[in-house]
Amino acid sequence: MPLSSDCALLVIDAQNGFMPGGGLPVAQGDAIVPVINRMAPLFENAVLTQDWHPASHVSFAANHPGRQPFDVIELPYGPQVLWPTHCVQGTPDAALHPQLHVPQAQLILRKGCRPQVDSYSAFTEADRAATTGLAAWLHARGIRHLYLCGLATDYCVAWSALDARAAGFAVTVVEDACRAIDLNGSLARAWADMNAAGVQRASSQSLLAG
Ligand code: VGL
Ligand code: ZN
Repeated sequence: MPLSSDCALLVIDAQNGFMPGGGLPVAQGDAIVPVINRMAPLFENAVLTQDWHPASHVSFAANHPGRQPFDVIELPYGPQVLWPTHCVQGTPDAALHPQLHVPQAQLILRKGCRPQVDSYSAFTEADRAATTGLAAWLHARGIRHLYLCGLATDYCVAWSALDARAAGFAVTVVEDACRAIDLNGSLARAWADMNAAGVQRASSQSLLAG
């Protein structure tokens, strides 16, 4: 049964860079692709995101001499985890997984493009000031309920889910269509924050069963 036309699937960062062999691999990241492909036909509306960094990006440990990946530094907008170089604009690492099949997607939104500001969220950059325009784009199309999936549960999926709630959307995270990085308890923290914000969880099976 297709979902109502005020629902949209939001596929977060299903990119080579977060798959095994990528720049910032997430364990079993590639397992989400067939799950997303199975549930995508339930949705009339879909948006994909891509983490899309310049090589000089402030979130890359390689751009901070003496620092290692997963160190945390203070930036003007707050703490920033330093990541291995990933999803550099125009590289194969930044491309969507080649088997991802969501042909009805109307928008591919690229984020994290500004050299000095990270953006885990598809809605608001890490400085919490700049918006990507996604909330307005969805509101303009009458979307009220977002189903989130992708990588990583505890970073880009969670931050997007929280911002989507703040923007007034109903939000469901499809748990088996996500995988986590889980750095220093980040997955448990992300779920605590999402639960407190009224984010629902579902399985792809429950959606497919209607
Ligand atoms: C992500 C860390 C850095 C994500 C992106 O997609 O969750 N995590 N950049
Ligand atoms: Zn990134």
